[in-house]
Amino acid sequence: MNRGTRLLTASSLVVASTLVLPATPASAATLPVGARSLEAVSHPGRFLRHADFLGRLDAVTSASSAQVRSDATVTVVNGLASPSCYSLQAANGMFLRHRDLRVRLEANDGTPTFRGDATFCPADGSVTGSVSLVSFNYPDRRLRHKNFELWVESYQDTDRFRADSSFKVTAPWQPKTAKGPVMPGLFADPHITHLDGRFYLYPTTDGYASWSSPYYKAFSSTDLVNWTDHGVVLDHGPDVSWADNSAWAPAVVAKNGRYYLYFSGGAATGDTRKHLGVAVSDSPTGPFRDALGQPLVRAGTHPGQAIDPMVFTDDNGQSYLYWGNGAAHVVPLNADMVSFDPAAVRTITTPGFREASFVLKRNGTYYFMWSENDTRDENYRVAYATGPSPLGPWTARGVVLQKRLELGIKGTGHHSVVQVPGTDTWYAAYHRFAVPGGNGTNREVAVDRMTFNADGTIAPIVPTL
Ligand code: FUB
Repeated sequence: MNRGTRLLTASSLVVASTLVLPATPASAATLPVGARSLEAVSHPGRFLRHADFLGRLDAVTSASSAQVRSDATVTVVNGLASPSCYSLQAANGMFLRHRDLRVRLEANDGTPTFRGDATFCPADGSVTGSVSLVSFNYPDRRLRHKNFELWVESYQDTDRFRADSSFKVTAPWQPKTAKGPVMPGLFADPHITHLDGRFYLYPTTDGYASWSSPYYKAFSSTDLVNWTDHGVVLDHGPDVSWADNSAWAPAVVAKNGRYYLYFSGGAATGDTRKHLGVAVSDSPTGPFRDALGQPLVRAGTHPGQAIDPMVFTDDNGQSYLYWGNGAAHVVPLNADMVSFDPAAVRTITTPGFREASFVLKRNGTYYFMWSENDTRDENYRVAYATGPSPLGPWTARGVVLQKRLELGIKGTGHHSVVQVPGTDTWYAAYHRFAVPGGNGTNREVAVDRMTFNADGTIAPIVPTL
């Protein structure tokens, strides 16, 4: 988002530029997400960093080079292997992981081994306000420094080991600039909406091989800049009997005093097809519960994949369910929001449609929007059509959001749009390859302004860092 388009002033974006800010204490069982530095308890002034792709413990001061300060700054994100643990991502997009017990900086290859080796679970450190990082794959081993190198070693009940495996989480050495995603971490397919006076974002959790994440988180904000993480709101494992993985592209709508979360998922049976389901909650932050105990749209009942749901509610209160990959479908939902007349399903034909339907209405015109190409392709992008009703007919209007290579922005798609209530101000949330170093399964969420031309067409959405 451009500074000029943010709802808050630019000063609200500025995060600590030096270590003079009070250190952010790590609680007993959590780490603060976002840009951080980790200072060794047993060597104050020395920080966890990487050099030549190996984890080290080095002295860092305000006189250190920009490179050293950057290498001593990590983005703490939700764990690649577990949402209750954490992963540490460097500025180049790679993650700190252990291999052969040595801590290294490597690109996420999406394998369960990598994700586990790059995930650390927090435990109390040796002194108040410090944290110890336990290997997800080897719960008896903790990250420690030895001769200023970082290793994972079996826990030893000694003062020396406890101190050498404890870190204080401080403000980042590398000042945060306006660059970066809306939310720290790897997320995709953002569904943005406004509920009960707050903006909400419901994304796919990314960083998983074959997009296999099993859970959804919710985030909320009053300014589209600062987001509160509300944690996991639906987990296919315990919460959905017919789905285990592929928690993709949620969409949330308020109706009947409740909140409905439409989602897609697959079962761990070897059948890779996805079904589309609906969950319900009394709160936008969940917990959501599977409303039907079975899919709302089963794979194979209509052409294309049963994924990427979206619900649009017209001014007369009628809600419509849109979904599809390879073919787009729409059907009026019954008043219960969890059923429809199968005979009323219509297929939408717009040129280039791949997936990620989204519908909005402005000044009496309906806008049907979608993503083109493959999400692993840097040419993944958003196009749209306009029409006189939620069911069309649709007139294609072209591409409105695409890559911006001069900024390293690729794969801009699977968007959603929110209107600031009471205004004609609109924002598009979308994902892109994480900058830098991301790809089609390591994506991040951005938000940029969406404006309309005088004739009602949508002006190109300019992706910004
Ligand atoms: O995130 C998984 C899938 O990738 C989504 O369902 C598609 O829209 C694509 O973004």
